[in-house]
Amino acid sequence: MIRVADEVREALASRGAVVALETTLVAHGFPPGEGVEVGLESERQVRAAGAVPATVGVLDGEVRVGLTAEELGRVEADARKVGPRDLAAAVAQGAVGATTVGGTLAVARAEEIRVLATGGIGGVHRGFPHPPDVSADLAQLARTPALVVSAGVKSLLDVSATAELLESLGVPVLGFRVDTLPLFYGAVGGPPISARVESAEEAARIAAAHWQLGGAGLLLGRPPDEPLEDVEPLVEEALAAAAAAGVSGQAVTPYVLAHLHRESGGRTEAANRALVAQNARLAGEVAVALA
Ligand code: PSU
Ligand code: MN
Repeated sequence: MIRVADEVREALASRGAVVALETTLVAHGFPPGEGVEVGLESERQVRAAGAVPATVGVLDGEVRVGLTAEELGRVEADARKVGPRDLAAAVAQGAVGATTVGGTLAVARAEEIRVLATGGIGGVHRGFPHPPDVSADLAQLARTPALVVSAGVKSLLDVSATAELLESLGVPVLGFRVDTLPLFYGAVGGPPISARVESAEEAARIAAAHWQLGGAGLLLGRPPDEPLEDVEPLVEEALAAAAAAGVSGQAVTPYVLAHLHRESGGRTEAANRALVAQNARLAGEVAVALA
């Protein structure tokens, strides 16, 4: 059911550096047609760090770990958003599936891939418990021995509630040269992290120790190099528009991101692109340090 590309299989067999990359942001995080370039740039950044990219998606009734550029191009805006619970149905029904962080972690767990990169992980959506919308990213992170590099939690969420839940789930939250969890577009003002690290090597040492102690997932928050600190009013506007349009569940994030990208005149899109690539680079460095 899972087909691992030759290059990824060989790297894993020789205990080399591998970074899993998700595809929901490719299909649903950017305007139609533009996500593929973001995915390819993430792969280039992982390679530049000396690691092998393992981009995950569902195609032709199989989970694919490591996609060709052509295969990545098939993960378009009409792809199913595939979280951990959706993998089986997407495979059995032959759907094109774009895996979320949670869905990608489930595959990483099966293939023993230890590092994953994304833009921002999912978490507790605002307004909890009406509805009680908590991303499956968190539950999957709690059970998968992998380190996820992100710019923190997506800013459209309730970031402090998410940080509390990560603590409850026993997920270490590391800050890359910062003392607070980055806020996706913004770098400052987030909740405190559980430990600060100064280098990819230090993050890798903590991850290895955590796994030796029987722990599972860790989050490594890396603030964007060029943060946007003024996006919150636009986020609130986007969330209100989503509520007014009756958008809920899985559809909220893509709707809100599209609203932000449009209303910011492309500023949030450029920032999102840049931070995804920066996270992929750091993830590659952590994977190399672990290997
Ligand atoms: N980071 C981005 N853009 C995205 C996401 C992350 O820069 O679109 C996606 C990830 O795939 C993450 C998902 O797993 O958002 C979470 O969605 P939800 O909250 O609906 O579970
Ligand atoms: Mn949800």
